[in-house]
Amino acid sequence: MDINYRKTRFLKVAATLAQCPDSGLPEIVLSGKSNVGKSSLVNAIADNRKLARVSSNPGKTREVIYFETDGKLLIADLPGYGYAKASKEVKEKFSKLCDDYFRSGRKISLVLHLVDIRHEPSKGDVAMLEFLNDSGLPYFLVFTKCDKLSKMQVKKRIGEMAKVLDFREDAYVFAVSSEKKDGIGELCNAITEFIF
Ligand SMILES: Nc1nc2c(ncn2[C@@H]2O[C@H](COP(=O)(O)OP(=O)(O)OP(=O)(O)O)[C@@H](O)[C@H]2O)c(=O)[nH]1
Ligand SMILES: [Mg+2]
Repeated sequence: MDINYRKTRFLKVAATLAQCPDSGLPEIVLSGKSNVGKSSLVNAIADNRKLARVSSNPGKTREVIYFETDGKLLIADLPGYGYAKASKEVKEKFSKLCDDYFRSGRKISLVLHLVDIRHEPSKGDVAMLEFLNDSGLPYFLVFTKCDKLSKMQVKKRIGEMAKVLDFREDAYVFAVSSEKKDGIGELCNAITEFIF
């Protein structure tokens, strides 16, 4: 099947699980630490900088934002976790929404778990990988902001990450830059191939 990722449009915002749409379309969920580049990745996939709200202030995405691609896919942009400056109450609300989301029994076709190539994985990242491995949910591990390092450094970092993050040797691993659009085409092709 062919999917035109440029035909990605905003669908709706959900602040609670009850508001999450039940479209019957295969769903891709973007997860990862606040500020890792989830919303930027949606924009890069869609080739539309104005679609998802991006901010250098972490904690921008506070609800689940849904996008629909070419009438064939649903993309869920989850709120990021681990934003240190958020109040305890706000933090608990975010992480509860993330937690509940994955435990709700919603049919999730693929998780894109994002990790910043430059930073040490956080406790949240390690826990998320453990959860993904245990749950049997299919996932791609996507290293973001690769434009900030050389190709050699990116390769080296991925090797180092493998010592901290428990990903299998045969796991799907991608290195992308939403800024420069590096690796985005490959990621989209892999998503299409994986889902259809
Ligand atoms: N250099 C570079 N910067 C990036 C890239 N992707 C995202 N950024 C920057 O990282 C910051 C955070 O990006 P967002 O896409 O808003 O991150 P997010 O994961 O959606 O953050 P929350 O909504 O807070 O969870 C912004 O300043 C982006 O411009 C990239 O590929 N390269
Ligand atoms: Mg965001």
